[in-house]
Amino acid sequence: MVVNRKILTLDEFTIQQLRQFPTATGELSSLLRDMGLAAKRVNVEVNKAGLVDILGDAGSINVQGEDVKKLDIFANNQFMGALQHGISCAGIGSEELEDFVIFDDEVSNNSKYVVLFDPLDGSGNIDVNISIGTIFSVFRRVSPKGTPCTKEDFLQPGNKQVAAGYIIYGSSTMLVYATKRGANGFTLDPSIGEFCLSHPNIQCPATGNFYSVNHGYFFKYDKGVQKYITACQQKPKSEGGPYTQRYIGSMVADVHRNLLKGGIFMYPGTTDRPNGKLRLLYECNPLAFIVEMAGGRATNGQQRVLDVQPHQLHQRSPLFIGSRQMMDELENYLKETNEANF
Ligand code: P6P
Repeated sequence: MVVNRKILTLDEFTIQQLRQFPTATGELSSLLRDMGLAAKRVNVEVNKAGLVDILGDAGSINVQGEDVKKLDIFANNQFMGALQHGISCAGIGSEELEDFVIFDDEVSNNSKYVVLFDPLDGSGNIDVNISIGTIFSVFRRVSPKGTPCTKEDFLQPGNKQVAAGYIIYGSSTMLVYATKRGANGFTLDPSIGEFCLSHPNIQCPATGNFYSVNHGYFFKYDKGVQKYITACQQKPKSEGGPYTQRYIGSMVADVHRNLLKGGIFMYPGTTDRPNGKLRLLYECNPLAFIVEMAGGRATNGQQRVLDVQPHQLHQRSPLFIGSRQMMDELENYLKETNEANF
C-alpha cells in the first residue's frame, strides 16, 4: 500500500524536523503539537460563536447548565492548559493575564521553554464574523532547569525567539509557525482533525501593493508616516500603484494576507499614544520573527523590533511589518523626517 507522504500533518512535519537533529530532545516538537491541539479546541468554539444566542452569551449559563466563558478567556485557558499539561513549557505570559504564570511543578521546572501568547487577538470581531487569531512566541529559558522559571525567561529580546506562530480562524483555520529554519503554514483538515502542510517554506514577496493602516488616525501620525501613506495612494501605475488599502481590524488576518501576497501593515504611534496599541512580547515580536524568517522586515519606526529589550509583560510598541522593499521605502520617509535611527 502506498502511503501518501506528500500531505504531512503538523505532527509528522515536526517529527520530520526533529529527525534531522539527532541531539534534539523533541520538546519543541511536542510544544508545537500542544499548541496545535489547543488551537483545534478553540477553533470549535470560535466557529459556533455565531450561535451565541443558543449557547448563551459570555457570563450566562448555557443549556447544559455550564458557565459560558468569554471566548478569549476560553482560548487563554485552552492554550495555558495544553502547555501546563505538556512536557515542554515552564510557564506562560498571556494578554489575558496580569502577570506571568510560573507552572512550578516538577515536570514544568525541568522543561526547556517558556511561551507568551495573545490567545484571541481581534476577539471584538467575532460577533461580526471577521477572522481572528492566536499569536504565540517561544523562548528557551535562561534560568536553570530544575527550578521554577523566572521573569527574565520572558523578558528576552525577540531575536532570542526559538519559534513563533499564529493561528488564523478564517475561511479556513491555519497554523503558521517559524523557526530559524523558515516559516511553514498548515491548514486544518476538518475531515481528519489535523493541521496539514499547505504552505511550505513561506516567502514574503519583496514588494506588494497592499498597505494596512487605520486611516482614522492619519492626522495623529508622525509626518514621515503621513508622507509614506500619501505616497502609497499616489503610486504611479508603472509602479503597481495606486496601492490598495486593506485593513480589517484583525492584525493576524492583515499580516497573513501581506505575508502571502506582499504588503505592509502599520500600527504607528500617535500623538496621544506614542507607543501605539500593540503589545511587544506577544504580538509584535512573534509576527516580526515569522515575517523576517520569510524574508520580510519589521521595525518599531526607530529600530528592528526583534532587537528591542523588553522591560515588562504588557509593554506596547509601534509596529511596521511586511515586504522588504516596502519597508525600505517607508524607512526613507521616516529618515527624511529624522524620525528613525535604523
Ligand atoms: P484599531 C485588535 O484589537 C487589534 O489588536 C489588532 O488585531 C488590530 O489590527 C488592531 O487592534 C485594530 O486597532 O485601533 O485600528 O481599531
